Amino acid sequence: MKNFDALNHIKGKSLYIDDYPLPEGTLHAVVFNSEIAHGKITSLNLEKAKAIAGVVAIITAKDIPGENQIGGIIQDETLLAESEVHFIGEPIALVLASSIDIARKAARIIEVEFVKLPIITEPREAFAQNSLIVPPIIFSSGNINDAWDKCDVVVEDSIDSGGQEHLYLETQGAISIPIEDNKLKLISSTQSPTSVQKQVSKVLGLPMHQIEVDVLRLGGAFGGKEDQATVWGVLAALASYVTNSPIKLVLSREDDLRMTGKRHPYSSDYKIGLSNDGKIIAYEVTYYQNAGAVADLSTAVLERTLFHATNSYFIPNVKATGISCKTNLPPNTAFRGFGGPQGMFVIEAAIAKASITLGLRALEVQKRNLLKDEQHFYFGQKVKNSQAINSWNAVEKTFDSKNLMQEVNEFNSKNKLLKKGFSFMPICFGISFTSSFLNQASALVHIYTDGSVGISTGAVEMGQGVNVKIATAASKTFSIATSKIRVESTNTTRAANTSPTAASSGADMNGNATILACAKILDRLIKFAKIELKTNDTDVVTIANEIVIVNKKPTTLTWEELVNKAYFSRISLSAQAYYRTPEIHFNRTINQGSPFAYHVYGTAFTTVTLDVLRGTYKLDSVKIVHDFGKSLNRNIDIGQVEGALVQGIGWMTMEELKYSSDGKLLANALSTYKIPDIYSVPDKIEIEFLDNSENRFGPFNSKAIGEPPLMYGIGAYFAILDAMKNTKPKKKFEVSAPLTSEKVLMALYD
Ligand code: LUZ
Ligand code: MOS
Repeated sequence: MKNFDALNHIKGKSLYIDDYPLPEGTLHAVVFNSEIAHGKITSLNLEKAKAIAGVVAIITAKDIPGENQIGGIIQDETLLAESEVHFIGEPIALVLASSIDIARKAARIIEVEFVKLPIITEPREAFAQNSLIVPPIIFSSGNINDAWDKCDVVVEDSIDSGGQEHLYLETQGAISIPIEDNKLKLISSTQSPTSVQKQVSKVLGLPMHQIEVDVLRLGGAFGGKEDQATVWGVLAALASYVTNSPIKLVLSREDDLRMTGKRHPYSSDYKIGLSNDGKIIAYEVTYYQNAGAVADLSTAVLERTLFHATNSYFIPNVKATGISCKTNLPPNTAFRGFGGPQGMFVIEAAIAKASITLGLRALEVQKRNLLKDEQHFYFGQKVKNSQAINSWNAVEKTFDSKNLMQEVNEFNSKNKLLKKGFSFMPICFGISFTSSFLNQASALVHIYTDGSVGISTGAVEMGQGVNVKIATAASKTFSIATSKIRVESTNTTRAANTSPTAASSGADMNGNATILACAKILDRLIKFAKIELKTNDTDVVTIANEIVIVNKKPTTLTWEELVNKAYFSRISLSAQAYYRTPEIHFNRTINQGSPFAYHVYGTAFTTVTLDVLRGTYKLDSVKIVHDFGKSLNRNIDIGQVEGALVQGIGWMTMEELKYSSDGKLLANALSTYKIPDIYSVPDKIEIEFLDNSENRFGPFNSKAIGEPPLMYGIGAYFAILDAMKNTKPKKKFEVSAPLTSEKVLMALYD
């Protein structure tokens, strides 16, 4: 089945926030924000701006009827700055005008004066000044202090990885419509409608039932709208409340790049100890996370880094310390992988470095330590159905990687100005929100009297195809065509208290809730069919392809007739169901437990050609064996792997967020922030499905797909590094991610 959004997308007919027809009298909002990274506001003069014709109001913190607070995990984030600003782009006031142009013009002439305060942009500097979001978080297992003596080789180093701009095609935005009597309806481009509802309720001092949030679809999110869509929704709602007008607030690309947080840059120290034959005995790592100016989701992101510190490897003695450092950058936030990629990058860097000391190839060390069933992750979870070795072996077999490596060697022996390199990148990603309470979902299913079906869940469609998967789950449960099924917008009045569509778990949890709700109605329909067809108690009645079946024989009773007759017999054609992921738990006092329902595995083999004179490189191929479980939709899943891979490659190789020493984003446009384009994707991407992986936690044995494949992109970094080593075998390279062509060139020639 194709993604039913595809046709409207390519015709430009799909609705996004900016496309909604606006109610009469809608005001347009522009956010006036801080131009300095840290300082006290000494004066704010709105008079000139207010005097412009068409300006209706300018809202500041003083206009907030409830709390000026939108912090999710930690209450440290004001909606509008009061006396102090902490990052460039921090909202100070909201200009409302009859047109967007007038609002922009007015925002430009607001007069503000600051007294500048010292700023911090680097996480280690923040740590030195004890500027932390929370105290350090430590996960450990075994006995790290005793373990070093048992190692033949111990290697220590530091490694950095950069941030990443989400660059969703649809910028952040919301529309707020006053309904009546302080009731507001919001249309929001958010992964988390409930978060928007909750924060609007807090800021306006209204009960949550007064706020309805509706989400039709997002033009991409990648984590950037898990928490950071909220502020724009709340600002629009506040403006509606103050002016009693509909409000449209959609960020320009420039404002979005400037004001919103990104993937967290990390600076990490590691120490790894191994036996001579490549067995990893001990691993100690400290992550300095650049959180930005407020907590946002940083602590949860940092925890996921700790959960993925050892990637796909079993290591008996581990100590991992996560330090969330408060700096004067926009608050960094969720980004596909949610800290996992940052952790996995460091262990791969450690293995790459240690392998050189050991005189082994990285792949020998990697392969030697892959996770096996019955071993434990270092935070206590037992390894079950590990596909680490299976997927690695499948890469060797399916793609004949030995031969490919041979080709690389032959190429290198014949070429001086071009050198090839390769890498293996195994991945292992935990599925479930690490905050266990978030692992719950619900579905509301209606069958209409004509047999068509409408489904509402908490899942937000953001281009990832979750709606198709939910429709597929319902279609399989009822045995009706997917064309009979519509997955409705995500709406807080139809699905309450929803978790964000995040952590790759949207299709799993909302799909399972949908199956449960459909099963409830199906049960009623089958009971009714038995009466209607006057069957015996022992007869087996089912529905297959929209026909009622008795003892494997089709009857003349169709789905439509059954549904219609059931209605006239007063059988309820609606059901709501609730799903909670079973068996997960984590104890934060001892930092041990089983937080994940399961893990997704896979292995990528990447080859690259380096232009030795220029430092430029071309990814020749990435060959992946991925553990999809029993895919609910192979086209969508392949699309997710390809997109995630390329996004991961972008993070690791070319996307470089530069800030000036005064905290200003320099890479603030697509001319200076380079993301992968059609010319920089690998020449060849091959994706194989790993057979026979079961998963009782996913709808119809499917597995989550959104985030795990991003980490195949880490392989590009190590393939490039390998090509550099093949160019100058004796040289020690001090490099970091992103491994841009400039960095490669500088490292090759000092
Ligand atoms: N969001 C969250 C996430 O709140 N908790 C998580 O564990 C998570 N993991 C991945 C992506 N988003
Ligand atoms: Mo996400 S990083 O699953 O919002």
